[in-house]
Amino acid sequence: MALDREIIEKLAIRLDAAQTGRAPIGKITDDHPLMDWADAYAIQDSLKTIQSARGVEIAGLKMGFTSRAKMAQMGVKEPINGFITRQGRVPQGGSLHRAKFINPRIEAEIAVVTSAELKGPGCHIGDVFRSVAHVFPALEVIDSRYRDFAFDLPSVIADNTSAAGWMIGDDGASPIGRDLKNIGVVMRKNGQVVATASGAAVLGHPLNSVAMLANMLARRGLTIPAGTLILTGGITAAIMVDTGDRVAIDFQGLGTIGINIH
Ligand code: OOG
Ligand code: MG
Repeated sequence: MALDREIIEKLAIRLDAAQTGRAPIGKITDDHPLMDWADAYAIQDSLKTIQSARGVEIAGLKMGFTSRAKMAQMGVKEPINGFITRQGRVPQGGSLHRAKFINPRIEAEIAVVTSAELKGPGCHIGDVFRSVAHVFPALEVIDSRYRDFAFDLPSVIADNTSAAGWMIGDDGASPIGRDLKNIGVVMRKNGQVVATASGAAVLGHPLNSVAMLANMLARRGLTIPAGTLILTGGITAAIMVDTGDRVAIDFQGLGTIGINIH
């Protein structure tokens, strides 16, 4: 680690203020170029502590940058992880209030809920198949607290991987007997197709993302408890949205979810 505790907490406070005040900041590596991944996750943890103290509840975990489309869009090369909150939940059929965000974007994702603990290192997709009870069609709302989404990996990890909101479909499906890598995904904005992909876009198979999450958490001495909701990462590039837009996403065999921006 390159940063001391006091600086880590100060940076978490700065990111939290940027989020609550919808006032974007410059990326933190501009001021702290030596900051490493351990510092970045420590800032994210500190942000979680600050938000929890305010009554924000943790709803689950997320992976980011698990598809080539997302990595290419943001110019990064490695997956990252963060947390999602109860307050960020948009119920199926619900809408998003544009004014609550700086620069919202929507991502099509596949979500899972685990039924047994998952532990790395060495967690493999076979372990995940045995430990995932349900898969859900999902979307994530991301919103960088950095001006114009201009960040690098340590900065975006510190900013809880741009997490800002999420929706899952009301009906989950068992992953057993379902070819998740060949699930076709079609994303529409205002009726026009804006992106298409299949489940394999996420690390070859969306459940590989869950195995990778368990292995990443193991490096920090953490596991994925039973009953955890996990967003496996954007399947396509994220779509910019504004007031009046509607985004609908079809997940072959899993259903359709949609969100209105007002
Ligand atoms: C970071 C969030 C990445 C995903 O699904 O790839 C992410 C960002 O793009 O701002 O959530
Ligand atoms: Mg995402």
